[in-house]
Amino acid sequence: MKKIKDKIKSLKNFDFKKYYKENKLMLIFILVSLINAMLLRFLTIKNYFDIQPILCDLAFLIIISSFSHLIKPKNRFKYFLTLSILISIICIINSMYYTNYLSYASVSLLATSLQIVDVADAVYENVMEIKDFCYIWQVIAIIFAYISIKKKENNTIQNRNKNGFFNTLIFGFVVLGIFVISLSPTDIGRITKQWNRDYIVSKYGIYTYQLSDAIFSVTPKITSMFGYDKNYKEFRDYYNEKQPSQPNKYTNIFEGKNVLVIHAESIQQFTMETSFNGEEVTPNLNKLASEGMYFSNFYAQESVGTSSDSEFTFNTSLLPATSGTVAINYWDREYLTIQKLLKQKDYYTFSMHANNCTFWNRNLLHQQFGYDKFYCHTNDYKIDEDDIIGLGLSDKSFFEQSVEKIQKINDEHNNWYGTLIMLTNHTPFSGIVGHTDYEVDYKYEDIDEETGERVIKSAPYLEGTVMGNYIKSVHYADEAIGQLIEDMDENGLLENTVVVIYGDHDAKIKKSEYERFYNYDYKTDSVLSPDEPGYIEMDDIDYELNRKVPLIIWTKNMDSKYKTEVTEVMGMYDVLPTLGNMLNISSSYSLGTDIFSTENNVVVFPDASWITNDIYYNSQTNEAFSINRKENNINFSQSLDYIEKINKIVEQKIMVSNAIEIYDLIKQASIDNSVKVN
Ligand code: GP9
Ligand code: MN
Repeated sequence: MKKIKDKIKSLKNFDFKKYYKENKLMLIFILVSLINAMLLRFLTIKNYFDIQPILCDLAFLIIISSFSHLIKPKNRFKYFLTLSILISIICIINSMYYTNYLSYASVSLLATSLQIVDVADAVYENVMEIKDFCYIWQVIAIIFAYISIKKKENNTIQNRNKNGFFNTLIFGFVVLGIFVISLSPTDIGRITKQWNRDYIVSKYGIYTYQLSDAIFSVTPKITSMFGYDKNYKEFRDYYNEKQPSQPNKYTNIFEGKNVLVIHAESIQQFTMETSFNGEEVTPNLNKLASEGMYFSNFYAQESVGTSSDSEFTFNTSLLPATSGTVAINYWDREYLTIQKLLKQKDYYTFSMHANNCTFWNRNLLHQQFGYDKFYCHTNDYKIDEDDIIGLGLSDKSFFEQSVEKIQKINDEHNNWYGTLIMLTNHTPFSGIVGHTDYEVDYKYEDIDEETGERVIKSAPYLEGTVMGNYIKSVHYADEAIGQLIEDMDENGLLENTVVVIYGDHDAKIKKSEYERFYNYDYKTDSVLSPDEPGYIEMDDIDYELNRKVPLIIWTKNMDSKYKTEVTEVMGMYDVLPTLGNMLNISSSYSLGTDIFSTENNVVVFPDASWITNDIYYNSQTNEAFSINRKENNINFSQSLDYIEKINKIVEQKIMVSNAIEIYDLIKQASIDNSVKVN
């Protein structure tokens, strides 16, 4: 305590002039590194003078500079020169990477991206630009600064300076503290997920991004060095014991058909059961559901990898990674996917998405899935300013442009499998305002006080709320899907095509938004309170159960014997086995099951919670609930054994999935199998 007090006292008498004189080189290093980081942001994301990244860069630079005090003064120049070279290289690589991929470089991707840049492309397509090298000035500046300081001054201090180290370090942490206070929970969440690299750099600056990226990239590599044998054994045991799925009336019904998958961003199932003033939110989805197979009790099973997790689980029947995300940390492992299975049947496979090609690492992830081509962003789409809603190109324009491409693909290939990834209905949903006429007010009949006539009045209800904007946005997405189906039909593209639509995850709308949605009283324009009659409560469990998303499998003129609404609980990992059975493909590494051959299905969530037709088990609280608990409370004392049994199955599936992702076991198994065959 006394030591700290003394330290604070000594700070009061701190001699700034002396500090400046003794640390000129260090201060110049901090300044030039700060300028280089700003320059990089300026030339890439056009983030000019935002204070947050400047603060974070500054804290980082002060902290690494503080260590120079522990080095003998005659060697300090070497320290700052090495750091300057390193910093210039980081800036140059990131600048080049941004020029080519519109994103920042990641240690985990570097080796592969260097391979991907074809040498020929490098020469002809300007992989490097002059501006990418401007950061080198830092090295020159440090050398000049050193020479001029040396000429002018004869520094007498020749020892390491512990005091200087502590003072500088403390100052670095003070700046860091100020920066941390300015962060929002989203900012903190994003650095742990690491996928939105533009966002991280715009908040944390390039240095902290690169450091965190290096840590997150190396961690899975280190993890995968341990526990290999145990995991490989679990993996083999699991698949050896797994029973093959039994044929059913859906077996091979779509063999030889093209497949159009629509990845419907953030569409939740409850919107299909919702109307405003007599108008359905999703008339097109409802129509398709009634004409095809509609899975109305379907969960997405995503983790922090949201969209990318759902794509992964849909195409592999595996679960998202427990730590990190497959798209970022384990994208380069071998997976058995729908794309690869259909390619064995000569299908051409493609994906289309109007957002940045590197978002969720899709430029690499989609290759790994086995897509022949990924049509994305400005490479393949015309993105006019007028056509932008929310995050990017509107779904309607995206679909319109995609149909032209599909037409061409259809002309050139006998069979194809394509995924269209929607974008407009992405949080925060406010971008939709002004792009749809759909109203989320409450219209009612009333007597006009002056004339005594019946009139239609309107109460605001959800207008202007997040839920209201979400509903409007879903309505827009539904219209876009309706238009796409029409366009495809007009172009004769539906004659031999199965359309599969899935909501990729819930909209993550706060529980409080549902309060108004369920309990609005138009007469008083207010929300009922819990003690008022008619109040509908949504507790945490209701919220979880409500995270369902739609799954629809549809063909034009579907034979009525196949039309159905499946109310059995089902998860994203059941899609490959279920759809695969219809297309005559199957994966020996699936974790899900064909819903038409399964009784008592279990949907496993990445955090080890699970759902059956009757029970929802929450692994965080270790509690189980009856799905219909409000009417029907099951006796859990009798079900404990059952819950324990399911918990074991769930843990095993999560373990096997992680083992495949971390240790690349599908690849290993195929090597081992080929050795055995030979
Ligand atoms: C962006 C889109 C959104 O390209 O797929 O991803 P999300 O934020 O939903 O994971
Ligand atoms: Mn998504």
